[in-house]
Amino acid sequence: MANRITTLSMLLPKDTDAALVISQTNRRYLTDFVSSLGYLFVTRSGAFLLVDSRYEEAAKKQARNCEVILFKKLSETMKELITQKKLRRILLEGSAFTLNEAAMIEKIFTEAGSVAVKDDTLDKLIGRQRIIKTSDEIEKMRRAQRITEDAFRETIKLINEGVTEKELALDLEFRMRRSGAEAVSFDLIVLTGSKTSMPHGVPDYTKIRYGDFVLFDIGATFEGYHSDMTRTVAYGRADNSQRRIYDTVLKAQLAAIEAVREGVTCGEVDRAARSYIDNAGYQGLFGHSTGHGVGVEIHEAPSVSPESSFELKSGMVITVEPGIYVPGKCGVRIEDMVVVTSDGCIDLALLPKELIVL
Ligand SMILES: [Mn+2]
Repeated sequence: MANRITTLSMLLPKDTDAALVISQTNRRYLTDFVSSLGYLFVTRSGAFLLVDSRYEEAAKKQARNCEVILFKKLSETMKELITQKKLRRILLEGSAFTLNEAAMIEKIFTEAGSVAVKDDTLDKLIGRQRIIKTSDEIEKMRRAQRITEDAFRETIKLINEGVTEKELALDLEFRMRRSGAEAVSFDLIVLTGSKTSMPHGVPDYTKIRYGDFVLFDIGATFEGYHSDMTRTVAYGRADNSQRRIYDTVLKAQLAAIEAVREGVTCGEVDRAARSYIDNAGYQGLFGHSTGHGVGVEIHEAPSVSPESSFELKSGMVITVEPGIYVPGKCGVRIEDMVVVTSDGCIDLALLPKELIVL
C-alpha cells in the first residue's frame, strides 16, 4: 500500500539511489516518529531510520514504514548501509543542514564512495506531498483549531483594565495544553493598545486600557499539525476610526476567502484583500502577505503573496489574514485557516468575526 515513504521512493529521480532526510518535520511527516535527531534513508528497496540509543526503543515501537537501525558511531553505521545497499548518489535536503552537518555528512558519503546531491530536488519531492492535505491531516488541523477557539473563548473573559498581554498569553497556552494541545504553534502573540500596529509584536507587561484593541494571533498543535488564527477585540469601546479599520479588514478578509478555490492563483487571493484595503484609503498599511500554507509547519508552501502565480489545488490549507496597521496608533488583523476545494473553500474556524467589544 502506498504510504508517504513509498510515494517518495517512487518519485526518486532515476539517477539517484536514495534520499537522506534529516529535518525533524520531514522525518516526522514520513515516519510519524518524533525525535530531535535521526537519519532517514529512503531507498527504492526500503527505508532505514538511524537513531542513537536515546531513541532506539521508542523508534522501534512508533516509527512507521521503515527499519530502525541503532548507531553508536554514525559514520560507521552510515558507511555500512551505503555500501550494503549500493547507494551511489544520495539526495539531501537543501535547506535542513547546518554547514557543519553538511560537511560531516559529505565526508562520510565520500569515504563510502557515494555522492551527495545537495540541491532543492528532495525538498520539492517532499513538499509536493506535504502541500496537499489528506482528510486525516485536515481533521488534525481542525482539532488543533477547536482547541485554540475553546481557549480563546475562555481567556477573553479575563480582559479587564490592567490585565497584561503576558497574562492573557499564558492563560491561553495553559488552557490549550490542558485540553489536548501537544504544544503551541508558535510563541503566542497577544498585543494591546498601540502595540497592535506591530504585526509580530511580542507580549510583555503592557496593561490593557479602556478603548484599546487586543490582538490575538494564536494556535495549537495536535498530533504534529498546526492551527493559526488571529482575532482582534476591543476593550470597553471602539471609536469610529477603530470601527472603520476593523470593518475594512473584515470585508477584505471575506473578499479573499470568497476568491479562494481550486485553479485560482495565490496572487489573485492576495489582490482580493489588498485591493479592498487600498480602495478604502489604507494604502501602504497592509505590509505583509495575505497568507501562507499550514501543516506540519506553521509556515509552509504556498505563500499567498501579491506576485505569486502559484495555482491553488483542492486539499491545500492556507491562512487568509489581511490586516491594517497604523504605526503608533493601532492595528487589526483577522485570520482563518481554510481548506481549498474545487468550488471554493472550507473555513476551519468557527468563531464569529464581528467586532467583539468586551
Ligand atoms: Mn498566520
